[in-house]
Amino acid sequence: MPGLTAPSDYSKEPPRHPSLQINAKEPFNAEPKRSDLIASYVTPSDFFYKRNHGPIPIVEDIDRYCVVISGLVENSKEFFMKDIRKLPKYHVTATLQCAGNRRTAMSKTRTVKGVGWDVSAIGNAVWGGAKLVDVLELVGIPKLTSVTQFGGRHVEFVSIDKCKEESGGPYKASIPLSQATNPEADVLLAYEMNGEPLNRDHGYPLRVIVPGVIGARSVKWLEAINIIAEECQGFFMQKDYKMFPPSVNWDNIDWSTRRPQMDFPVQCVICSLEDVSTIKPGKVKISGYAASGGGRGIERVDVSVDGGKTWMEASRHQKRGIHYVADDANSDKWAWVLFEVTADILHSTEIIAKAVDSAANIQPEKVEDIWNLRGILNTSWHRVQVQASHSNL
Ligand SMILES: Nc1nc2c(c(=O)[nH]1)N[C@H]1C(S)=C(S)[C@@H](COP(=O)(O)O)O[C@H]1N2
Ligand SMILES: [Mo]
Repeated sequence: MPGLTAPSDYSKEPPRHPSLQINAKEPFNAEPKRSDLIASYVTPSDFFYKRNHGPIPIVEDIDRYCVVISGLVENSKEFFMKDIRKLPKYHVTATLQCAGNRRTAMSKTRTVKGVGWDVSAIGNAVWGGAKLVDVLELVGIPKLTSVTQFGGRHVEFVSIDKCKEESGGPYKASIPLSQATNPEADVLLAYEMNGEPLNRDHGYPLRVIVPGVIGARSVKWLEAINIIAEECQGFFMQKDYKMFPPSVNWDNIDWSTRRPQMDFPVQCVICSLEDVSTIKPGKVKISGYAASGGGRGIERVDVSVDGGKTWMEASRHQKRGIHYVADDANSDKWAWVLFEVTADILHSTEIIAKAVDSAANIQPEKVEDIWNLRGILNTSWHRVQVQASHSNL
């Protein structure tokens, strides 16, 4: 591809913040510390989790870089960065969450296959770029189209990175055309993250952002967009990122029985405490994040400091000075909500958090009930243990 190349080894990786917890070195997979994650509503790109499946691509000549749109459209077309930048620019605050977030905890009940993640494979950023709907209009696909006149029903995003799972081929994924052409779905071709050009780890020069959907569909280092009849047949759509029941194992799995996971379910996590923390008896601040997929807001976050016998409601906020109301026009619908509650804790105990989204969906109590062999979507009640100690800390 002119302008953008994909190395086959890891000798040209970008610099990364030293405080990240590295879960795998090659490909580079890392997440911030819990306390760094909730230090701000918008996650600085340095502290934003990095989830890669191959070496990070390199831009050799930004002026020659272009994205080709082809497939079941009347005319294929190339888009250079200057063409993308000419389109109306949107800023969308959206939370990206890897489907593997909290996998390590799921693995503790029964081993699962995949990179281990604590609770920080999630981040909230302000993405700047063109709306995919505006780009597709330029190849003759009108807004709110579910099928093109040539039978196109899906939009496939193809990258350039060399992934082992694709036998050295690029990462790819697709979304339905109806979502891609819905202006309210806010699907972006983003070139900015938090007001700055994307950095290499996060998809420079151009990536897709599919708000409300598991991170796997937000393809980085975009090289081509194909309008296709069936959903993308790539590994990460067909042989990964699907939700199976606990009875399915590696001997009886039939990948074709399940659809690729898209929206993520309601989730919440305590980030002010580690799995096991020692505290001084007295007032303890409990804070963390809550998020739901599909643009659903967070209706409530319940916290228990007695192992689930009694519950109190945490306060929620997105922006300082603006009261958060789920699904209100002033709230960021694709973004997480931070929560906080202060409790009197005098003895060692288990603290639990669980959220309710605007459709009244709740988190499952036990991880065992949602265990799946790939360890995705661990949204079980988040539990941490605190040990009360009167000695000087
Ligand atoms: N080209 C490409 N796009 C990709 C990936 C990848 O490995 N290659 N990983 C996906 C996954 S699984 C996730 S969770 C997000 C992570 O985005 P981030 O690294 O910017 O946080 O990117 C997605 N897009
Ligand atoms: Mo992911």
